[in-house]
Amino acid sequence: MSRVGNQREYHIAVLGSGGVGKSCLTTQFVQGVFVERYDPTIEDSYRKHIDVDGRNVMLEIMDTAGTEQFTAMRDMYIRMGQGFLLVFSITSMSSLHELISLREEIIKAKGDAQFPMVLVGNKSDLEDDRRVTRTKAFQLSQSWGNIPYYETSARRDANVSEVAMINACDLDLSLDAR
Ligand SMILES: Nc1nc2c(ncn2[C@@H]2O[C@H](COP(=O)(O)OP(=O)(O)OP(=O)(O)O)[C@@H](O)[C@H]2O)c(=O)[nH]1
Ligand SMILES: [Mg+2]
Repeated sequence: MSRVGNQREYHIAVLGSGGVGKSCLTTQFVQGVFVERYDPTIEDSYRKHIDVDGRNVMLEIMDTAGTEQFTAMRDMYIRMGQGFLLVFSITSMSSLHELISLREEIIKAKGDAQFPMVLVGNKSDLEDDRRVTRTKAFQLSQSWGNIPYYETSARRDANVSEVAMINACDLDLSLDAR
């Protein structure tokens, strides 16, 4: 966290495999638009003012690369991140499995400190192509210390601002507690 005057600034990193919808979630949240075309991310970050408990907070959202050839920056984003959105697609079981090692990387980089995380199952509009049941994902979120699990659709703007706000509020509480 950094403070400029009274304003807090929180860094949230969006992590997950290539193509799960990290950039679409980010642009839906920040700009209110859905991007149809898939353009693999190298690195991007966005800033947005939000209100947390009556306080003006600047969110810096770091949209990371999921595709192998661009993941070199990921270590840095993990180090800078204070809150994490761990994103998979409900249409891909392997995208859920990849989060297991990503979460381990976060824990290793951060020591044993508890950093706020949300497990996000994106593409909930593609119910017919679902490969990951809610139960399976929910069980994983429970085994990770009961972190929140949400299903989102960047396409339909379902639960998108909710996951960002929940992560920011958890972050707010955890920083106050330190
Ligand atoms: N149906 C549907 N498609 C989505 C959704 N979110 C993203 N997509 C599509 O999935 C593709 C990949 O989305 P991106 O947001 O670019 O994926 P990413 O996770 O940022 O991928 P990398 O940057 O390579 O890591 C795009 O074609 C999107 O239009 C969603 O909620 N529903
Ligand atoms: Mg991307």
